[in-house]
Amino acid sequence: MDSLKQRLTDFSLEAHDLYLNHSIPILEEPPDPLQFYRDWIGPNRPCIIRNAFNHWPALTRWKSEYLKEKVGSKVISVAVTPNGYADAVNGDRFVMPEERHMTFSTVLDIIEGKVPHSGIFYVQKQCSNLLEELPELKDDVEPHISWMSDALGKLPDAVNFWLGESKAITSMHKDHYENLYCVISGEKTFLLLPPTDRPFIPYGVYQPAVYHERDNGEFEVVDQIGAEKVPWIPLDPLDPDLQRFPQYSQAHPLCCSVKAGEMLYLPSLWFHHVQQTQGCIAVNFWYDMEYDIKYNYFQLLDSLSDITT
Ligand SMILES: O=C(O)CCC(=O)C(=O)O
Repeated sequence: MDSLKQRLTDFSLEAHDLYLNHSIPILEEPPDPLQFYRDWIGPNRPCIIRNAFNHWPALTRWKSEYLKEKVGSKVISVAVTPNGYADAVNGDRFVMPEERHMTFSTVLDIIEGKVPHSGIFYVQKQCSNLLEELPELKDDVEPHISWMSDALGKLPDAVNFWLGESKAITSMHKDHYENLYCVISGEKTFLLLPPTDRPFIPYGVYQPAVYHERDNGEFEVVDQIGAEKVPWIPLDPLDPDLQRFPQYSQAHPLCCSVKAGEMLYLPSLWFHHVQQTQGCIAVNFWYDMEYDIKYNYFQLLDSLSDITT
């Protein structure tokens, strides 16, 4: 077991030396599908792409007045937490947000600080909420990113809409999607770790629970009785506890900021932690490639790391 652990560590360090960049490269224009597959999707390397969606009306239209007129009365789902962390480890629990349904106008007023509120609000429902909850906005963007759909030979499985407060943080996790993340207004900061860093990233299994705001405005944590335990990362990469997780000191996080008009290619199984400026709006495209050979290769690495930690 020790020699397997050592091989995984060496493999990760070699990956950094041999093929990973020390910062996230920037492409100044949208790529050709084949070239993108060869240079970025195949090697599973992230990059930022500029000038990829300059023609989307959303870039100029999505201000509060327009959004209120177009979708102000629509009821949408919003995640509410006391501390900005939805889906994150809190003590010995994996705590999910309180999911509320309210009109888009009310959410905007809260996020713009026009009405007093307790808790941190984040529109972050990841079930193609742009198409499902706000279809009136879909013509302001495109239904897919054509060069990515050509490169992968399929259409996206979800198109998500994100709108949040600056305190709303997405805790470190990984997904099995190829992700094109487009910032419409404001700025997002991504902290990224490659799948080969998996041996240095701690996991635990946690009792699932949800936040619930009491009448006095305080939040309680309510266990989801009978729900299966959730594997999640207890480490905060902004303030890693190296006494508890010394192996993390060997990880190589990369940080990048994605500004309005820019798109991040976030390859499948890269660990990511996300912060944003107040009122930041983004749309992302998830392409599910769970049965792809690349995915299975990194998944194997994941399983090996699991049994050695
Ligand atoms: O924008 C965020 O807060 C999280 C994005 C994310 O986790 C994703 O697109 O997979």
